[in-house]
Amino acid sequence: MSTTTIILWIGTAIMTLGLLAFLGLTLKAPTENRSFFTITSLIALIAATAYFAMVTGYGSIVVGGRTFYFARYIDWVFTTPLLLLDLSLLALPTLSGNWNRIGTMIAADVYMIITGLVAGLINSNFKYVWFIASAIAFIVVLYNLLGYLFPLAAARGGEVKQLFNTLSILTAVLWICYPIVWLLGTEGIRLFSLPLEVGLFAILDILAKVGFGFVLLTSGVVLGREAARR
Ligand code: RET
Repeated sequence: MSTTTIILWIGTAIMTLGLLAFLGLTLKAPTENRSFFTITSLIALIAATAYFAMVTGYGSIVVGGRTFYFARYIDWVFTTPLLLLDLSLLALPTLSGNWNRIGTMIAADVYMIITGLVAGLINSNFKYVWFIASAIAFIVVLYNLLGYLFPLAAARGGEVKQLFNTLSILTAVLWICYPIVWLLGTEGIRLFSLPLEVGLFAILDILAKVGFGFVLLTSGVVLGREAARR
C-alpha cells in the first residue's frame, strides 16, 4: 500500500468515526439546537464519502501526468458552506433579516472552491489567475466571518461569545493553510510531494471538520437547553 493510500484510509476512518460520534451526540441534543447536529453530521458524512472515493480510485484523475484529487473540491463545495452555516447560526440563531450578508459569504465561498477547482486542473501558469480569483473570494469570506459575524456573536456575550471566538479563530487559521498547501503542493509550485500534500490536507480536513464539530457539539451552548436561543 502506498503512503497516499494509507493516509486516505486514515482520513476515511477518522471522518467515519467523527460522523458516528456526532450522530451519538445528536441523541443528547436539545430539540431547538438540532440544526447544529444535523449540519455537522452532514459535514462528516460528506468528508467520509469523499475520502472513500479518493482511496478507492474514484476521486482523482491524471492531468498532465500528475494525479489530481477532484473529489476534495466536491467535498469542500458542500462542507465549507455548511461550516459557515454552523457559525452563522451560532452568531444569529434566527438568521432572518441577515440572509443578504450570509448569502454573500456563502456565494463567495462556493465561488472560491469552484475557481480553485479550475486552477487545480490547469497545468500552465494561467492557473495563478484562477488562484487569485479564488483568493479574492476567500478574503470576502473572511471579511464577513470576522468583520460581520464576529461582532454580532460578541454582542450576544457569555458562552456564545467565547465559543464563537474559539471556532472562528480555529476556522480562520485552518482555512488560511489550505491555499498555502495548495500553492506549495502538486497543484502549485510542486515543492511538496503528493503524499506530503495529501497528508497535510488530511490533517487540515480532520481539524476543520471533526475538530470543529467536537468543539461545537460538546459545548454548553448547544447542549444546554436555552443557552443558544437568547
Ligand atoms: C484553494 C486554492 C485556490 C485558492 C484558495 C483555496 C482555498 C481553499 C479553502 C478550503 C477550505 C476547505 C475546508 C475544508 C474542510 O473542512 C481552493 C485551496 C483560497 C479555504 C475548510
